[in-house]
Amino acid sequence: MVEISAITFETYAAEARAEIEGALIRWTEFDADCPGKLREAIRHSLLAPCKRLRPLLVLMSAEACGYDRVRAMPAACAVEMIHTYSLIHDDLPAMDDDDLRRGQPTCHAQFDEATAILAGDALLTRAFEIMAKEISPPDVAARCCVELASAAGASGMVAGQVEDLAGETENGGLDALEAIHRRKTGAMFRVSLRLGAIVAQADSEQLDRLDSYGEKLGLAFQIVDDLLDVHGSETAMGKRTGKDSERGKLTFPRLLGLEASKFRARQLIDDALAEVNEFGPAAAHLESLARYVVDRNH
Ligand code: GRG
Repeated sequence: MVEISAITFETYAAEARAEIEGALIRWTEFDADCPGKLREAIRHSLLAPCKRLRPLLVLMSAEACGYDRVRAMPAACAVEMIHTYSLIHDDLPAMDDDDLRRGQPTCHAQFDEATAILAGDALLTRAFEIMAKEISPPDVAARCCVELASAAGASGMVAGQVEDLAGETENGGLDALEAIHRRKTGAMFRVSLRLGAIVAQADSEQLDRLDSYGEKLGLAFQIVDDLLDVHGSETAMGKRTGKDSERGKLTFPRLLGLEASKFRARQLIDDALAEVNEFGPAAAHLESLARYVVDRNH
């Protein structure tokens, strides 16, 4: 395993985030037919300060397969658009009813509910438009569209959200909880890694390894997210904390306890690291990102 220093990784991540945000600005210019308020609502949520984990994963996956990260940017931005749409909709009164996200008022709190729903809808459709237009060759673009639709759709992230909403009143066990998060959070992590590998035209063994890294990382991320909801700072997180226990929600700390949850997250990260070991130095950023995910405070 090739370790790089935390400073080297932070410098890389800051540069890559700036590139991602530049592309997100460019791809949300829209034409003159887009109403000003809608464009403003989309950008309010999409360009707010945040970690950009999923687009970073797309770029790092492409790089691990020896590809130039700039060429993976359409897929990276598409994933971030879908993720942001899911956050906007998740924050609505009909779902989690939150007023704070990414350190600022949620989309419906800043604008209104109808505008927030429509901003989410527009981000969802823009994601596929960008991939279809900007990825080449066309068969790779089509494959990326199918992969992202399936990860985000009725058997992926949306299914996980349905189960999670139902789970607030149910008493499932660890397997049930992991199954929900494999779809709700894990599917978007996995597809980020897959898209990077697909645009890089990686072989099936590379694709499987990156997929498996994404699955383990996604679950570890969710465990840490649950832990931060218990003891994280609202200012650092940029969203309300303590809401899971307020609602009696099924979470990893509630099922396993704090220490066993931390242990499980670290175990998953070790397993994720083992998956990308074979890539050598090309996967150094994926390794640093996995460590960052468990050590983060936001
Ligand atoms: C509404 C279809 C639909 C799906 C919603 C992603 C999701 C499904 C809900 C978000 C609610 C939530 C808190 C999920 C737990 C994990 C998660 C996805 C956290 C937010 O992701 P971060 O921490 O956020 O990567 P930033 O803002 O940094 O991008």
